[in-house]
Amino acid sequence: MSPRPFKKVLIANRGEIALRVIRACHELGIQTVAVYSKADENSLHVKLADEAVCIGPAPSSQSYLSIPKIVTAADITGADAIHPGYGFLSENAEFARTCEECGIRFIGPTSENIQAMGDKTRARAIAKKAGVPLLPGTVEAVPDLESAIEEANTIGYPVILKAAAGGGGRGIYVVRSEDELSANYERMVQEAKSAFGNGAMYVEKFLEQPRHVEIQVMCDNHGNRVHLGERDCTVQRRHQKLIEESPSPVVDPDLRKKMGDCALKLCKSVHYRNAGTVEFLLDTDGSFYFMEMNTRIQVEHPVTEMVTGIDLIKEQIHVAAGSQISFKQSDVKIKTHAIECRVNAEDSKTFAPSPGKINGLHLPGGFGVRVDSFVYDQYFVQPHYNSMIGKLIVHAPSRQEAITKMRQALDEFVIGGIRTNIDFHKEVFDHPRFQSAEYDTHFLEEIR
Ligand code: MV4
Repeated sequence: MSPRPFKKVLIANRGEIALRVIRACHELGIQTVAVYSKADENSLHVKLADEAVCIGPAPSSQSYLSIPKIVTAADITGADAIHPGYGFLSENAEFARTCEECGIRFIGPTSENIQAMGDKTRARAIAKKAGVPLLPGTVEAVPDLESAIEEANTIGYPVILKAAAGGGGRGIYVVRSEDELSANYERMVQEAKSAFGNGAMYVEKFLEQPRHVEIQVMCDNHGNRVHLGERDCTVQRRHQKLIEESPSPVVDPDLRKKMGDCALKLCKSVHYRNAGTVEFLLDTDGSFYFMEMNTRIQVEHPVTEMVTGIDLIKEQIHVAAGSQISFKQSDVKIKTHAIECRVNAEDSKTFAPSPGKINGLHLPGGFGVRVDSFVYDQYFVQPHYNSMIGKLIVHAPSRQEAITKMRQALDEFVIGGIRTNIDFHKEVFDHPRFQSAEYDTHFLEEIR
């Protein structure tokens, strides 16, 4: 690996991920440029970066989502690369392409990779061709209600309709009978049209009790591809992940190898580059099925970092600069356990957002405790962006010890002035079903 892959990197993001990337850059001797909206003037990413450029008012549509503003900021500061973080423009193929056309390296996959995986029917077709297991269903979008009914009859109810342009739990509808399908089809198509500008829907067999297990991959420009094991993200509420862990308590080395091999076959077939995540549904009998591929670094990447000892952001930067991956598949040994809680500024009971001024802050600490956050005492949590204010990650020799450590860390965590979901996390960690790992994606609805 070259000692300094880039001279200057612009971070096209805010919050904890902006700090995470700035820190990695500084450790590599790379200068950093922050971009910020008017609402983020007092944010830590602005203070921690070497330079900062204001790119517009609070609404993300006029700041963090503006391709011309961000590319202009990179141009005037002389940045030679952009890290997009997650969310915002991270999976925008046009942004990746514009960066490359302007001579700015996009630290992530190619725009072709992003485009291929962003269309969920195309991703499904690619996975099928690559020999990655899929749930029974259509590869093409269904053209109308009649064909949707025909397909659903072939697959057998229950089925799930998914918007081709959706993803991450947006634009999905579980359908349990032909009557239900007929009654709701037009509305589903209209909703997909207005949400994504594309009404195309495909049909899949609906798994009743799956776990969400995803494989982290890293690929370079030299044909090297490695997977870094799995993350179990089954604890979700309304498709918002709340707790993630690695390894999955239900994945053994044999299944890990099978899922990892499938994820890498998919990457090979599209000449994938940089970091990515292949999401699978894992059924109760150990069968797994491709769901989608996320072409970005994810919120939950730290649990993988803790159990593998690999800094994924530094690896992304090196690979984007043309270096080979710094480790081999045989170097990835998963023997310990890491768990992450997403700490949100929201009510523990109602999950309603709770922006406002933090008054009194104490972060937990100690051996094996990591806090990736951007807040400080008296910081004003903005209503304009998502409510995640930090991530609490623990690392221990076993799952049981990680749970004990997390419970202690949650007890130490004090955030005054606003409501947070810390008490909610304590409830989950105290739950016998969480402790025994006997749950599926419906766990939170079942216990609250
Ligand atoms: C599914 C599924 C079961 N069967 N697909 C949710 C997020 C998005 N990536 C796709 N998701 C799912 N797709 C099939 N064929 C279950 C989910 C799912 C889910 C579905 C309904 C209610 C809550 C859920 C939580 C996680 C995953």
